[in-house]
Amino acid sequence: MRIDIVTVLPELIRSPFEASILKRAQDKGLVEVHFHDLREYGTGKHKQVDDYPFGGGAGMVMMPGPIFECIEKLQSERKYDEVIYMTPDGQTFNQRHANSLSLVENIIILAGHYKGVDQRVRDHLITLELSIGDYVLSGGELAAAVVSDAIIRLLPGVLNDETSALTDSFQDNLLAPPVYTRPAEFRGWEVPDVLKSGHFEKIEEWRHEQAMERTKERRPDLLNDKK
Ligand code: 6GU
Repeated sequence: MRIDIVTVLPELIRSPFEASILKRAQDKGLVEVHFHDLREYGTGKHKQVDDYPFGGGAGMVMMPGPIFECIEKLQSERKYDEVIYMTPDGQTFNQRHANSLSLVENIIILAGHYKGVDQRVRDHLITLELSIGDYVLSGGELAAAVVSDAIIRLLPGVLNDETSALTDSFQDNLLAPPVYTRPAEFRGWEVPDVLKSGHFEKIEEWRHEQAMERTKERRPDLLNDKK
């Protein structure tokens, strides 16, 4: 898979890809992540990428020219499955989006900044608009990193234990059950007996019950959210 991230602030988004699982995924050749600095496509001596909004109002708007140039250059080099725009008014990103995006070959992620991008970019270039929740960030970069992480960890071979993504919270619309490690007793608090029983079926049954209970308690909305 290949992810191309288009942004006016590449320095804001590089570091999450330079450590741990995301780094290892790239080192193993399972994903390529490329960053494109929109300013390189800016106009004039100052490499301008934004301008005042028509009709007035606060804040600047990202101009269509540099964005079209950058993204059309990429599209002339390979076919992209989605051109995603990160914006607080997009669809709320969830595990379903992550699962389906992990199956495609190439995506572009455009990180919005200032008051957003000229509507013509959204109308004629973007195929999917995503938000990461109902709060406002100063730009789409951190959101692009969040979406990329959620996708990349699902690619075959990225996680050490191949089954571990399958037991994530949300993967079956249930929150994950509690987990314990050694010591079996800590400050008088005991690990549940069933987990030490070695009885695989009973353990699985207990985990499912716990997952159900946790979900009912914390996220009842997930239980009637049909997938
Ligand atoms: Cl994608 N962008 C910004 N600026 N804020 C957000 C967001 C995106 N998702 C949630 N808040």
